[in-house]
Amino acid sequence: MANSPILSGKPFSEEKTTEIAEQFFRDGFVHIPGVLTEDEVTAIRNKTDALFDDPELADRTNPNLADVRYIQMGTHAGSGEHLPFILRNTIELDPIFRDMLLREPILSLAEAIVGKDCKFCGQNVLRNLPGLSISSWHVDGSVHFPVSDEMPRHDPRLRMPVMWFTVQMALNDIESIEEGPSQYVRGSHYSGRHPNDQDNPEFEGNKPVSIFCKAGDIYLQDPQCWHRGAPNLSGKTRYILQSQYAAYWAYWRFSLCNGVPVPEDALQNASDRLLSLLGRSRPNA
Ligand SMILES: O=C(O)CCC(=O)C(=O)O
Repeated sequence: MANSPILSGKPFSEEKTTEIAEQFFRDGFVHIPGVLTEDEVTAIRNKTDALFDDPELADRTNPNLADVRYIQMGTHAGSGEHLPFILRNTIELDPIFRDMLLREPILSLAEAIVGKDCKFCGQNVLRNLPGLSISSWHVDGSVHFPVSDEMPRHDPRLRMPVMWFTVQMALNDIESIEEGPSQYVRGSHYSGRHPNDQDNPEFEGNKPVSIFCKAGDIYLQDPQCWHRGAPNLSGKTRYILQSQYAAYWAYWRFSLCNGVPVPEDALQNASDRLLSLLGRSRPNA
């Protein structure tokens, strides 16, 4: 990463990597202080602000991407005003974001969690202006392994499979509840359910834990662990870079296997049902 503001970094020792991964598998999240330098977080924050300020990017779309827009708007909790919130498809926008995917000890932690030869599966920057947050308790996407009504939870002797996960990287200090820290309910990835209460979620006596952190800290998030960003009630903007990594098998099955080319004229004349099944858009539509 010559000439990049992002350092190469170094993996943690094997022992420390295993300890962090074990805590992650048990709790569904883990906080690791002091990973990125001040220069790195400043460079990523400045790049993020410059991209949010780019009027061309605000209007840019790409129908072939999971996130069609590059800048996702959010709704201010008080005024209802629509404001720029999430920067998407970042690896297309600047090398700084691609370099962050390789930054150690992050990549080696990703491999310890989802396996060797893991694959990129998303990167965003959350820029929580005051009043903006993802404040509903949720799991990401669906509940991957739902239990039946009769089952209290998944068996604790299991290690819940992790097909993909998010590395959250704080780009500013988040030291009070008003500043909108991420919050997690420990162990809730074993519930096999959506969060049980929007006001007071609780799993086996575990109540929400806030990640109070300094710029440069990272924390790892199992998408099945109940989580949210607490409302940003402060006057400060909060910045979180999120990188997502997936297991190789999931990439092979869900990405490579459906990438078989189909001739352009066949796509042009295909039924909507076939296009939807293949996950393609009609050329020039
Ligand atoms: O703001 C946060 O930390 C929460 C992010 C979140 O809920 C998500 O990425 O799914």
